[in-house]
Amino acid sequence: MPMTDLALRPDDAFLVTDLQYDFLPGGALAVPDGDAVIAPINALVKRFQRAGAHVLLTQDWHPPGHFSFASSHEGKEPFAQVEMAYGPQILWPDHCVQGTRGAEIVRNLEADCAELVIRKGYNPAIDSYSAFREADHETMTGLAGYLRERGLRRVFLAGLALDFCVFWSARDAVEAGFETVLVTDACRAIDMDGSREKALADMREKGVVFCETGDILGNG
Ligand code: VGL
Ligand code: ZN
Repeated sequence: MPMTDLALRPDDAFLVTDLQYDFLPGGALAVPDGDAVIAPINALVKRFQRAGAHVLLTQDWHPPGHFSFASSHEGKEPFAQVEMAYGPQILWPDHCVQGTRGAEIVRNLEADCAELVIRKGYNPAIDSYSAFREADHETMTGLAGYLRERGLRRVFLAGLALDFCVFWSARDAVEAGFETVLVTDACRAIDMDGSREKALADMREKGVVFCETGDILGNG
């Protein structure tokens, strides 16, 4: 049990990351065991709602031919790395193409109460793992402003993928000054070349609090 008081408050936000068919087993960029996060997230959503806290979703949302797709780079295979003007970029299989079934938020996510769906990665030339900031490290999505303007101060994160979108959102949440809590068992990782362990170590070092679903459900 972490030292932080995990009793939910009305100024808490639960950011459910990229629960989309392409990230589930059988999808274009399947995260191993990705569907295992749905049940704990559904339980957490109910608890956030009961506490008068807030549920927000993210949706990876790429136009066809997005620059992060290997298919947009002659002779490149998925999971290769290239240099972009803004830094290194991993090339992915085509995934979460706007308007396709793979980009849909999974139907068995029970989150009708979600107040905001933040779409990211829609700029054809810039990827965006983080829900706060695009991969150029400059273009803000407006999420920090939304949270601040609504008086929300603490951000809980869960979803897919732990070592990419969840990780970059957690880093940016801390940097933007929010208390940031990662619900570790409600995430799954892609895990390329130790990226899962690296992401966890980096988040720990940055001050992200780690907890498990049971720590929240067993608390009020
Ligand atoms: C993601 C790679 C590419 C994620 C999105 O949701 O973690 N990863 N696009
Ligand atoms: Zn993507």
